[in-house]
Amino acid sequence: MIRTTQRLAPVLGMVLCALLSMTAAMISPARSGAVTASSCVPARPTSCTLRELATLNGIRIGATAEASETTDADHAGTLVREFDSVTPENAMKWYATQADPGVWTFTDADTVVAHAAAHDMEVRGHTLVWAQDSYTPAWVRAISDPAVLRAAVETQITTTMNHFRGSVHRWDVVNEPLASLGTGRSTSVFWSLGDDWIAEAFALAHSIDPTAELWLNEYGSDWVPGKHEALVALVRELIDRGVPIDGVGLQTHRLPGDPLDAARFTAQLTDFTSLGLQVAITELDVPVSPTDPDAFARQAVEYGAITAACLSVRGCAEITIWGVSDGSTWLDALGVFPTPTRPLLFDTAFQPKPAYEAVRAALAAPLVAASPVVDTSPPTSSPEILPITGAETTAAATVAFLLIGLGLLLRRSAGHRMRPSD
Ligand code: 9MR
Repeated sequence: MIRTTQRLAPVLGMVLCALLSMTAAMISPARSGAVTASSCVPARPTSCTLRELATLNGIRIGATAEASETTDADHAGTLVREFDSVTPENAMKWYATQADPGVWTFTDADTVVAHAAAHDMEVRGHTLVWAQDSYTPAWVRAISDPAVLRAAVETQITTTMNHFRGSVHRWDVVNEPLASLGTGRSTSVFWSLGDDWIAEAFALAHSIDPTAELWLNEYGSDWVPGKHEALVALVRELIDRGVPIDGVGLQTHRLPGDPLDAARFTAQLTDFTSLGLQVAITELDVPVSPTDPDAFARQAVEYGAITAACLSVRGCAEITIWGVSDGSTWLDALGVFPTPTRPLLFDTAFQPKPAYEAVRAALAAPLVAASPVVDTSPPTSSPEILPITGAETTAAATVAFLLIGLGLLLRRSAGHRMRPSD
């Protein structure tokens, strides 16, 4: 079902878009005499936001937010205009929500979630358990009794999911269980719980909110030979054991000067959808050299190729960018790459970069290819609208209404879990 709906999504999206434009033209501008400037015509990508195009493709496009960024007019404005999903960059992490045992702090995460709800955005819950010791609170790392540690994990998952029940429908249950630059396990304290701790975490999360999508999130599988295979093996084992996993998030933090092998990346995405799961690009950023005069052009190619790769794989449900503007990227504070790393879609003044245009063009491409509609209007023209009858208005409104409903249904089912058991 999901494969069919995803395949149809661009076609339906295009029809929906055409009907919406037509309806907008027929109903309200009939009075004003011009099509509103907000009409998205994929054949003319500059008329569309990323958010509009992603919706028409049946995927989500996301970015991060900290609580403080929801009151920053530039960040918040760009976020809600261009993206329909938000990942709280840090506010839901264990060290942020329960830095000390039994002391819970959800204020910042609540702020991000409320901002998303106010702007009809989805939230990617990130993350319930992060299997890297450096991001695990000291009091958790200090627990030596496995029974006590297991109880602490259960409390963290249960309390966090219950707190956000109804407003967060998608969780990175486990983040980064594999070794940073290798193919084995991470050195996390959580592996001391035994081989089953990931399966147990997913089973618990499913029991708390059976309607939530449950994801495993990992990084570096696009960098390190063998890490992708190790991730596939881990996921396959979870599936074979009936673990309720819905998707695999590939963080896709790209490295400067490491051009994407698009065919290999696409095959990697497909490896997970072939297992019956969804896949998503969950933390995309593409740092560039501060001294490369062609940096932004190269970066645009990378962003375009990654976007196209996701769109080419049925079951690739989301592309989330790890930040909005180059002014607030985590990479500049990392101390690893020469700064400024400028890895995002908007510059420090929140102006769209060539990478933004590349993502927009890549999102528009399948819609245009799927559409029999050819838009020939010049970019700035305001076509005259002929007077229409009341019956025509009603008919157009009815058809548009039905298609909107159909489009929403398709989008919902395209985002539906792909558990093998379903
Ligand atoms: O971008 C995040 C940065 O602000 C934090 O300091 C850091 C530690 O919490 O985490 C960064 O986000 C990470 C994400 O949660 C998991 N994948 C790797 C990301 C970059 O480290």
